[in-house]
Amino acid sequence: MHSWEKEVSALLTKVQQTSPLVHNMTNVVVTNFTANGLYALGASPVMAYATEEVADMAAIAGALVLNIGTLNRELVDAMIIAGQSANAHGVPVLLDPVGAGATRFRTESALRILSEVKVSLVRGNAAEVAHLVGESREIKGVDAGKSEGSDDAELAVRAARGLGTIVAITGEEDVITDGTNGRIISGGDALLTKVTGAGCLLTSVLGAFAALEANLLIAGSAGLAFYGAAASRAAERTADLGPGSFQIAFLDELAKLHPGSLEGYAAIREAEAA
Ligand code: ATP
Ligand code: TZP
Ligand code: MG
Ligand code: MG
Repeated sequence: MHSWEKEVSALLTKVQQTSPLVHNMTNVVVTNFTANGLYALGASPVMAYATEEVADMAAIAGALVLNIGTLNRELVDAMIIAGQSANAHGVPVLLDPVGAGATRFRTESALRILSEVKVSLVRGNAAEVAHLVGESREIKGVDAGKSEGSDDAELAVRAARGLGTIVAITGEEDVITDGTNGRIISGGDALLTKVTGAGCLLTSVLGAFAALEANLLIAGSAGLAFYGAAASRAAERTADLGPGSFQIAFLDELAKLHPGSLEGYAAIREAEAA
């Protein structure tokens, strides 16, 4: 076992044993799936949106996840109140910039959150992340378009440096970087692209790991790798059945994760130096 495998496995056990509270301000499409996915992993989800309570909830959470999938002005205002409370209480804030680049409001709202809240980790598809740093890539609603020939690892480095956060870009392979050191995570299955909320739940899962490990490169690598392993295992069992069966099997596999689950199903390697 590599040393990082021990590191991430220990973190999975910690998540399962301590059930960190993850405060999600997420979109209406994925709320139920996100809560069930966090329960399956062993974490405790809560969704809270009212301006009257978000500061209090964020203050007692292990992590705050801001997801702009079905945003409106009032919600973005509430996210900023929650984010600033999290910042004041040392709670890590994660941002899923769903659909950034698809509309100006989404791009501007994500950038507003990034300027008014200290965000620790951004997780998105390559197109969303590109638009946050003023680069153009095809985006179709909330889905990344094809971007042949472009290098997601290099984009992640530019974004991490430009935004001053850890950046995770997901797709067939995932990359996570602080702008200097990075890791590539393989695993997962294309069936994840047929289940709405697969990316959104992932950001919340990264929140559960970030609640327990201050080094978000380690926390993020652990979350990405175990998530990919659960998906690979679920796909192995249900590929001939389709996305409905896969979605249920995936929740079951998240619940069955153990420190040895990566073996043969997901891998982490160092990214080439930037
Ligand atoms: P998009 O809307 O573009 O699908 P997203 O926000 O849903 O973006 P994804 O990039 O799809 O997020 O990532 C969600 C999960 O799906 C990650 O664990 C990622 O590794 C996995 N994934 C996405 N595409 C593939 C693929 N072709 N093969 C394996 N895993 C994939
Ligand atoms: N529309 C607005 S938010 C949303 C859709 C379909 C869910 C996006 O989820 P994910 O995880 O990015 O696929
Ligand atoms: Mg997706
Ligand atoms: Mg997404």
